[in-house]
Amino acid sequence: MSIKIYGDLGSGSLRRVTTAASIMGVDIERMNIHLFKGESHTPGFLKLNPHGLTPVLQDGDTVIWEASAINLYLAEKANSNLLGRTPSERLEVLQWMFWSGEQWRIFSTLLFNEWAGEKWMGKPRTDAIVRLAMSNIRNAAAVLESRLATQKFIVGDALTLADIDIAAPFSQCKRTGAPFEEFPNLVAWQQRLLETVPAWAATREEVEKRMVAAVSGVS
Ligand SMILES: N[C@@H](CCC(=O)N[C@@H](CS)C(=O)NCC(=O)O)C(=O)O
Repeated sequence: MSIKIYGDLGSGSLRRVTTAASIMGVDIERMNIHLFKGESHTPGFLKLNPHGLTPVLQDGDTVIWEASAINLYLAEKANSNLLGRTPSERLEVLQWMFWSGEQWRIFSTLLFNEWAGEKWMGKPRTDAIVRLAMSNIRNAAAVLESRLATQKFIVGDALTLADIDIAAPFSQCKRTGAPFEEFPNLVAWQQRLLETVPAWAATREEVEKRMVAAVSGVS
């Protein structure tokens, strides 16, 4: 039975899963969910994830939502080094993954929602939200910037799930306007991932193609 992954190709959260699955060589069946048509809020989808959010994994009777949890499940299954190569690396990978969810990606998500609200609902961006998000992104990016001055990757000397989680906000930075370009080491790390991780470059193409079509109203 195949592992189904539900999501929209324009989603940076789906990208974390499709990238990791591709690197690990795990076969997945992609189940397309059109987020701009509200397909993650149908009664059928809400049975999979009551939050109406994607991506979602379905592997037989196992259903998992939250991209990081999905990636941990896939990496355990594949016994992958993306989880870290030693017990202490593994804890460090988890530390950065939790940090990424609570202190990092959330602020780019706020900016994305402000952009999308303006684009599709004609709702002007709320200055206070934009200011809050930008200042939190700058504070967190400063920490990443100093770490990446001496490290090629977030943990150890190879790509892990921590890099994938922390790199995700770059997926929508053209839309969010997140101030990443103020942090040269962060930009260089992102460029390194694009150049050395083919799956990260391929999924960027997918996101861009889908977002261009969504914005121009083609799909
Ligand atoms: N923390 C979640 C975030 C999931 C999320 O925000 N997904 C977005 C797409 S990137 C979504 O499905 N949005 C649908 C909606 O808000 O209706 C994860 O990491 O999986």
